[in-house]
This record gives sequence, C-alpha cells and structure tokens, in this order.
Amino acid sequence: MLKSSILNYRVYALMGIVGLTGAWQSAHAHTRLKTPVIQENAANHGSNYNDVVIAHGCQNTTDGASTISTLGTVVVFPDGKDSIITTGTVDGTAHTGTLSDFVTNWGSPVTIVQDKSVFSNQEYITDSLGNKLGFWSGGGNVLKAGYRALVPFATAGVVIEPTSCAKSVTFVVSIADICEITDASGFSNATVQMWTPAVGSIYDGEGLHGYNSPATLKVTRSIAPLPSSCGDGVDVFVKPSAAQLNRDLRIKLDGTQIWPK
Ligand SMILES: [Cu+2]
Repeated sequence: MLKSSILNYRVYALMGIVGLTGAWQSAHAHTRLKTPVIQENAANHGSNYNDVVIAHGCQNTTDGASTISTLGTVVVFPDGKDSIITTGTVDGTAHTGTLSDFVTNWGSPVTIVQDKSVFSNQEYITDSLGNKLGFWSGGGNVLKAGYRALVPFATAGVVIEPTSCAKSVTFVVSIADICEITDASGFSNATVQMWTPAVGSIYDGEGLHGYNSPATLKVTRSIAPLPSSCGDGVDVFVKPSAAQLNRDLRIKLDGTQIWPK
C-alpha cells in the first residue's frame, strides 16, 4: 500500500515535470521571422524572401494553453523616420543622427508575396507617401490552434552606408497575431499575441505573453568593408516609435479600421 502510493506520487511528480517542460517549450516558440539574419543586398530590385512564422494561437483562461485559433496577423517595420536608433545593443547607446547614417536606402522595405493558403486577405500598410512599411493578412480560414503558419513576404535589399561603422543593422519588427477583434482595452492573452517592442504604444502588452519580445531582422554588412578607423565596428538597432505603432499597427479593410476596434 505504502509502496504503491509512493509509486503513484512519483508518477505524478514525473507527469508534473513533463507537463512543465511541454508548457515551457510552447511558451518559448514565439512568432518570429523564418530567416532572422540576412546579408546586405545591393542588387537592382534585390529582395530576400522570408516568412512570418506564427508559432501558436492565443491562451484560454482555464489552463493557459494556446488553444485559441488565430484570425490574422499584422506586421510592421520601423519607418526609419522617427525611429529609435541605438548602437551596441537594442537598449544601448542612443544615436542622435538619422537612420541614413547607417543605411542608404531604407524607404519601402516590404513586398507582399501573394498567398491565400492560410488567410484570404492581404493588404499593405503604407505611410502617407505610399512607402510599404508592413502588411496584414487575415480572414477566410482561421489558423487552427496547434498548427503553425508561414506568411510569406519579401524585404527590399538593404545597403549599409559604406562610410559608417555599422557591422550590422537590426530592424525590430512589430507583429500582432489576432484571435479576437477587440479594442485596445480588450487586449489579453486570449484575444491577441503581441510581439512588439515596449516603446510606450498601445501595443506594449505589459504583463501579457510575448511582452517586449519582438521579432527582428538583422542585416549583416557584406558589401563595403568596414573603414579601418572603425575597429571592430558597431551593431545598430532600429525600433519603431510609439507614434508609428499607434498609427501603423492596425488592420484597415477598404479604408475602414477593423482592428483594433
Ligand atoms: Cu510564445
């Protein structure tokens, strides 16, 4: 009797450990770019093909498992105009100049790859000049909880300023995977997964899954050699401003904003 209850206890303890390990793994499979590191690309019409990998749906409030299906995704790159630029690390030394100190051709970084295999609608997110800063894809089928999705897109060739000391430039990408259409006050682990930098926008999601854990695209220097005066060179990081995210990270369908409500 005693032995069997000890055995039972051990089985339960083991199940607990296995269960925790499973939860830990799924909690750490966040939405990311399939290819997070690319080289400079100076070719005319140069582009790099990539995918947003939606790794899991939203979490139910009963046991916190990711059992809620995803309706769509929104992806926005920093516009490079009022962006937050740092060197060293993503929270490193603030750069007081502009992005053009490090990148010669940032303007319209994203091209949609037409594909309706996951969601039926795709639309660009543009600035007032028509620059394509991101896109959303949603509607039609849902992405079933427990499945993953690859949402394809291309990035324009990025050329690092040859005279700069940048050895890499990392663009912090902001992504929202939407499970239920709400207003910003309705954001929760059950309604949305936000992979955004915490820059003070309505999409910070403090305390929510994925808080301050955005996807990134790192472009490594590969064309012009570092000037010898640069030593080892610097890593550069580019985050969107809160103002940009509040303006651009949304879904508009035929001119009408449908998310957030
Ligand atoms: Cu996750």
